[in-house]
Amino acid sequence: MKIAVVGATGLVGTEILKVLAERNFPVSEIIPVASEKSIGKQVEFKGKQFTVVGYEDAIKMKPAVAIFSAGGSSSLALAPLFAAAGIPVIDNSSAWRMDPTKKLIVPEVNANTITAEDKIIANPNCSTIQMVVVMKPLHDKYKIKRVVVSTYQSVTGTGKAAVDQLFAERAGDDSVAKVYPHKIDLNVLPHIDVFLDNGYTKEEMKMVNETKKIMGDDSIAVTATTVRIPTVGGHSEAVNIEFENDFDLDEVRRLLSETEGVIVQDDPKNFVYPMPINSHGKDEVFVGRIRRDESQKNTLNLWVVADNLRKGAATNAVQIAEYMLKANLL
Ligand code: 11C
Repeated sequence: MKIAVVGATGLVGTEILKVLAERNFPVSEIIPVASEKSIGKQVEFKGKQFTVVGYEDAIKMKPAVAIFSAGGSSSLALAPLFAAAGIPVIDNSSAWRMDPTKKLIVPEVNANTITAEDKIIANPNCSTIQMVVVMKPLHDKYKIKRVVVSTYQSVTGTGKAAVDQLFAERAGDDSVAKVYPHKIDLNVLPHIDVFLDNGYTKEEMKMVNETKKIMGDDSIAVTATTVRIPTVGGHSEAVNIEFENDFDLDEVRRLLSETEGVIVQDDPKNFVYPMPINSHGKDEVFVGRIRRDESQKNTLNLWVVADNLRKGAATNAVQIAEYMLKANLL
């Protein structure tokens, strides 16, 4: 089938093409869509070249689905045009996530809520996705009351210019355009996305609000501190979860190791725990440092790592398309 990738030349767009190829999604033709300045460029998919087109041409080519990673304002403007032409949109931006008429999907958690009426489906924020994949089996078993999360996020979440800033700083080149308000190499910024009136950042509030929506449970309390660190392989999260009911640590390990898309790496004596350098390019969510919070009852500490461009963006979007294909929704 024909697949449109809107924002095909960006970091996430490039990853979407890789994931479609690796997972052997049944693609007959890629329709790469990008802004004016990239139209006419070539994009490679499985050894073949495809020419970047504008959105109007893409709609005329009637793709079976359009996977968007073009930023919020492009999504707001263009996704409804694809949807009106009967082309389902899977959108990576934050534009539609909290719209009550749109589904916010992590396949392992809530793909079964997608129906034929859903023409614009939202892909959650990367830091939320990896956390809810791990939360779901634990919530089903022990019922989560409250989550306290601190993140350690890769510069790839900001985009190519941020990766360029990091490596230019490392090479001692100060002439590079600055994406962050401070140096990022050899530094840590407690600041992701814009600050809001309540003192939190938008990234932190995404983790609070998107988690409730995906899990379908407004009673789950979440508080987040999101932090940018000078790494590129993926996002890491220290997650503290308080449950309604008590748990057994071995059972927690078993539940997580039986969860689709989760890999348990938890052998600290042998220095085995998830790290972004190992999650880079992988589709799974890695969890380790599984231990009881001894300061409070029914509370667990976890360390969760995933490639934010993969499970946090491209892989999750392609998995939504795979689900829709299987459910005859494409
Ligand atoms: C970051 N989580 O790491 C962001 C990137 O809402 O889709 C993704 C922003 C979003 O900076």
